[in-house]
Amino acid sequence: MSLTDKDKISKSADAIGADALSRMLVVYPQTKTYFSHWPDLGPNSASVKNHGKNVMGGIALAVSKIDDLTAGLLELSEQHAFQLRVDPANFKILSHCILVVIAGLFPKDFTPEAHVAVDKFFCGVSLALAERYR
Ligand code: HNI
Repeated sequence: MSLTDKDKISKSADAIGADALSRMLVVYPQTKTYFSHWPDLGPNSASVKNHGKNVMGGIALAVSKIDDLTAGLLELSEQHAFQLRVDPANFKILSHCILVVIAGLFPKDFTPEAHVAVDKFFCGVSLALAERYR
């Protein structure tokens, strides 16, 4: 992906995060169990917007640590494994939702080459987030 694609994504990061998270909660309702402490899981809720922002902060961190995702995401992995106890299969699910949202927002830029690059990146992110589970 070119730098301009990266800039486009980072400019819309908060909206992408909120959209992807809402999609995950609707399309894969089993993921709702992790957020049962939120007052509202709806697409426009403050919790979804806020957490969408957090997740995309994690993605921005991953971009900055792209040459060593395992080390760069170790703390987040630790947190998801031991405090949040998120089944790591869900990382792929959320990654897929983020990819779908990006494709929908930027259909012209989302060429097969961009698709493969984004997919490869998210595979790396999911693997790195799963690091501390074993
Ligand atoms: Ni995740 C908290 C990043 C996938 C459930 N998550 C965070 C935080 C970041 C983050 C950043 C905030 C940490 C902090 O407060 O210090 N999460 C990411 C990233 C991905 C991801 C980059 C993958 C793309 N998280 C998931 C998935 C689930 C998940 C797939 C569950 C289905 N995360 C959580 C929960 C919290 C969380 C639960 C705590 C949120 C809260 O409000 O209590």
